[in-house]
Amino acid sequence: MTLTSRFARLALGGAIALASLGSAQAQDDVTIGFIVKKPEQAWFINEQKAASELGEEEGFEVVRLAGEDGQQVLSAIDNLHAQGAQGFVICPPDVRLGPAIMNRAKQYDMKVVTVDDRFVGPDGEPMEGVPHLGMSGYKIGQQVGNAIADEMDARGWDPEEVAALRITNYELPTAKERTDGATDALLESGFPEDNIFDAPQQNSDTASAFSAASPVFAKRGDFEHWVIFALNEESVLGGVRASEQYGLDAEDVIGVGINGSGAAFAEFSRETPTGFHGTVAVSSTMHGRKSAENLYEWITEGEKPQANTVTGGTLMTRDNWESVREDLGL
Ligand code: FCA
Repeated sequence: MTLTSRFARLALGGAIALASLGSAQAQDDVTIGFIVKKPEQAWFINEQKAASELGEEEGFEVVRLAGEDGQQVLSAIDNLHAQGAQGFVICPPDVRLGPAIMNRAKQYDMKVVTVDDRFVGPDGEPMEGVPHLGMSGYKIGQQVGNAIADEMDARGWDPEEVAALRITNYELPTAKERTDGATDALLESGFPEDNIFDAPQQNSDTASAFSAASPVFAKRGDFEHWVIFALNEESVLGGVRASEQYGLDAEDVIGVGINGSGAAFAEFSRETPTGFHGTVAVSSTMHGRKSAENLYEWITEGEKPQANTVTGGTLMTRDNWESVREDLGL
């Protein structure tokens, strides 16, 4: 063997050894999953799409999957393993599934990051070991409360004569943070606590909010003016639809949501305004991109993302929705 070929062999051996060092992966064989609890909702469609776009740019594969209950999530993880995925981003259908999901992922040696809804451990605390990216729920909730108070002011409503429909989801910590933030901001603005009525929803969608809201309007027919808030705009829209069905006029209702996705755009695009006054928009594009990027870098560079990344929002109304949409890349 000549010296040069021996050198070439040694160099090649070294390169192979380097490539297999640690868990670093060659760029072109990375596959990640992106599992969401509500695949039909505009927020999640956009999030998954943004992750796929990043994958196309960076040269990795993104498998988009639905995980609407525990069973479906576990099958999605099996499916990802069969496709050779090294990890997944997930917005779980129930945050208490965290430990079961992590067990399955560990069996397959997959890395996991959560987006939007953070896993809760058996002790009821957030699972700190799983990197998370989500909204700063309380602050965004305060923005909702302030937007409602400002609009009440603009319409010249006397707070004593206004009822608040608070659509709650206390099983989901980010939902509680959001409605707590909105409640506190409203109370600070002088809203009477006794005029706040709860409508606990089973889920985070329009149908569950509609069912929760309807009986509240029926029971409190003595109020002419209503404000509505919830964890997201899909749920506020359920409340607004219930107010319409009950017979309230759009000018007697102020609903303010959270997300800034297709559901809100459709509402703002209607010719006649409805009781859906606004929404605090957060970039679902950024949530999808950034969570996928964090996971990709963890897989390829071995660098674990930070434990908790929080994002902020911007109030979007009929007047400015198109420009906010553009600014947030939605
Ligand atoms: C939760 C809600 C979604 C969205 C997301 C950021 O998952 O259900 O609508 O607000 O947080």
